[in-house]
Amino acid sequence: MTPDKTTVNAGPVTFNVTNNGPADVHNLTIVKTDLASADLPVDDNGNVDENGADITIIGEVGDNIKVGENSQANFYLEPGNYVLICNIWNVGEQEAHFTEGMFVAFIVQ
Ligand SMILES: [Cu+2]
Repeated sequence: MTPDKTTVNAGPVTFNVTNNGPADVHNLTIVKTDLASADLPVDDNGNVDENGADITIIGEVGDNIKVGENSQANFYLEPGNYVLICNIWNVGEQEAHFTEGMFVAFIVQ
């Protein structure tokens, strides 16, 4: 997951997300939290538990963005610490994208 900015100003923020492949659908879920990126609460499969403690889900860009596709969404973000994650569970491969490392810290100032 490679954002072109990891710090933005508070207020309206547009996320423009492209799945550059090579395989798998992805999404971008915006999580507000003071936890370290790798320490978000997870379920038994390793997916982030979106109802877990100490995190607030702000929203999601694209539910299942396919390879080569693009999705955009706009959110009003308050100052704070965030983590951008892909919270896709790949049933076929039994892989949680978050646990595979699809996350990045993000700061709103
Ligand atoms: Cu993913």
